Amino acid sequence: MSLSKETLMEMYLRMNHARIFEEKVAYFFSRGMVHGTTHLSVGQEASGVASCMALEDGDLASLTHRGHSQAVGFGLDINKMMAELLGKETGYCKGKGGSMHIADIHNGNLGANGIVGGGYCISVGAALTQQYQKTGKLVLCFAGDGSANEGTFHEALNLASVWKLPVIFFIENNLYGMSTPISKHMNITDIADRAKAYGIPGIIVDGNDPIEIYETVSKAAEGVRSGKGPVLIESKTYRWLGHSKSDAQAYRTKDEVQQWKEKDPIARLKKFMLENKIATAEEIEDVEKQARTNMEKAVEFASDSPEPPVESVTEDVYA
Ligand SMILES: Cc1ncc(C[n+]2csc(CCOP(=O)(O)OP(=O)(O)O)c2C)c(N)n1
Ligand SMILES: [Mg+2]
Repeated sequence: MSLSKETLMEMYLRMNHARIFEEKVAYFFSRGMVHGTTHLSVGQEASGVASCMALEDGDLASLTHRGHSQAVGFGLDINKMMAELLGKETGYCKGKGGSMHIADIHNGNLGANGIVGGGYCISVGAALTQQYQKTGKLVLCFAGDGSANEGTFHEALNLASVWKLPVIFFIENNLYGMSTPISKHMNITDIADRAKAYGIPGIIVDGNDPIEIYETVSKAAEGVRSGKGPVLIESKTYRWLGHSKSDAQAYRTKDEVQQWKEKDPIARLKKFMLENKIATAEEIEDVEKQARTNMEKAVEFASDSPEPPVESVTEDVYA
């Protein structure tokens, strides 16, 4: 196991941040304080966080519409994320973008995306830039199972493969695209199988095991960085909550949800650290407490921030 205690504790902190961030967002949404919609990734924290933590400084990532865990994993500022969700001027998009537009382009975060499958093309373009400019950096492209049926998936994988671009396609297979189970939207069980058609490696990981994810992405990144071309990683995971904020979830059973809750990625990392005597129960509790305090501060920061001025309504808008 190549992970240091410091990395594991930081991973645990970020996974807790992601969970608590979304609990707050769900609450604010129910009070009418979050506009537009939002897609929560509770249950998928290992996928979003551990994969990003395996990146190096200067690497890039494109996120999905279900991007909060991915953004927290990438190291975005939870204060600015919370401000964005609450429509405040101090948010990542000055409060005008919301959940599906959290981005920090100057620091390599190419942004969440409301267009399912849109991130594939953005990532391939960004990967071409890295190759052309010989930066030695790579792009982590997040996507969902449903998006793997979009034309962009096939076009992007093909071009990235042919040009040996430095990109890791990281597909979060949470078994559903909205209300449609994977068995009804593709005739295969493993999306990783599709990699073969493009002559690139396709690897499956347990998407609720942060250590397996970290190690797999790190190893894949070595090859990608050395010019061997792209890799597809399929992360098998599950979202505990509805697709978006209006979902009666009639398409799945409570038993199924419960079974996945028992595979809680946060509890799993905690158990791992305790059983392997990496950290004491007290040290772990301190991190949990730190995460709650940090989130209270983020809420305070966002609440105290001003709304964007009316005069700025046409700024940063392209027409
Ligand atoms: C191009 C496009 N088509 C349809 C939609 C509507 N839509 C939003 S999320 C979603 C399902 C995406 O499923 P998946 O890729 O598995 O991601 P998940 O929501 O499960 O994270 C759809 C169809 C969209 N936003 N963009
Ligand atoms: Mg899905």
